[in-house]
Amino acid sequence: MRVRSATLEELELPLVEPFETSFGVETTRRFLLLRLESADGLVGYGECAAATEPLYSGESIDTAREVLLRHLLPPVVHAPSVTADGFRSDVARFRANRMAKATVETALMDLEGKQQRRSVADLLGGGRARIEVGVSVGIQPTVAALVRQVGAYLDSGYRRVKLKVRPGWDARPLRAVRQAYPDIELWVDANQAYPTRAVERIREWAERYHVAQVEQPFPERAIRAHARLARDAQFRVCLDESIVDEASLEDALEARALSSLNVKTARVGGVVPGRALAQRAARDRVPVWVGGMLESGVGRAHNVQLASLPVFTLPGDLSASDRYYAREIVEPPFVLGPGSTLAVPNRPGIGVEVDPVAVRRARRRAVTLRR
Ligand code: OSB
Ligand code: MG
Repeated sequence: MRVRSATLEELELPLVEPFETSFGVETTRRFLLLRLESADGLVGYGECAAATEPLYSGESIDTAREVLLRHLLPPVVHAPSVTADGFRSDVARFRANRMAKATVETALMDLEGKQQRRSVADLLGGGRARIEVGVSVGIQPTVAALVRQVGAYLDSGYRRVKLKVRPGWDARPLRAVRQAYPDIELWVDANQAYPTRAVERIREWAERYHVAQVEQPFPERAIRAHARLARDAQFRVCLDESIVDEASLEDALEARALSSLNVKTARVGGVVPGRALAQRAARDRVPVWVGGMLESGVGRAHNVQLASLPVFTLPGDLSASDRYYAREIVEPPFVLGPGSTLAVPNRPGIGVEVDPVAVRRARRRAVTLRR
């Protein structure tokens, strides 16, 4: 297909409540929305999940914007013909910048789906009609507030809860949540906040409070520390930030550093790389699931399409639109259904429409490249 124009918009959407992790607090989400228009008038959307500051990974919204405008988008609008496959191999020579690459990869997948009148899930090999999801709960001002917040999510139908933890916010909140809700499936995510000497301390509270999964407690490169924690653990050790490509996954599998894999479209450069990593982990019987980056409905829609593939067997961090934003930018919004599930839209591409009024309200700046 031929791409006639690429519009990169910077949007800002207020979160329904502040989201605090070991990195800091976010109260609004600034992100990039990419709109690709084909010569035959179809439109594909992708979202760049990079945050305002380069805390989760080296990318920020501003580095991603620069890489997109300078390196990734010009060839897409000037080539006589573009495919998602071709784009992936063309940009493989550029190092890192996976969130920027995922923005274009996903927009092209949406466009190809629309052109072929097939959903992105269908392009990826076909998936389930509904996916199981959980909710990721930020660090709260007090333990009482956390227990209330978890209670509210359970009341609205979420069955598995992931608590953000960090040194100083772990055993005490876990004890209170476990006491209040003795039977819930509890995961934690530290976003690399612990020093590698904390292996035994983490093991202690994770086992005492029956935590099913501990995600990325140690720095990205600390593969052996994750392996030490995983050895004989009664919980799964999940890797998120450490796994960015096939080589990092191979090394972690060989070191037995993971017993679960969080696959994020943004972190790994798109939905096709995400599928490949999931299949590789599953081959070693490591269960996989789809994580999130507080995406708006566009990024969420791509994540939901990916999560519908049968290789993803654990509930994703893909909550309903109203868990994140008061004003969603897609129609229809994602809503939580029976059994802690979201429906997978089965219309062409990502299966949801972008709401132009909501986008205009959230827009901070925009630039269009034309052929
Ligand atoms: O580590 O999983 C993470 C949000 C932003 C950055 C990193 C992470 C997260 C989440 C939220 O945990 C997941 C979601 O989108 O619901
Ligand atoms: Mg994580």
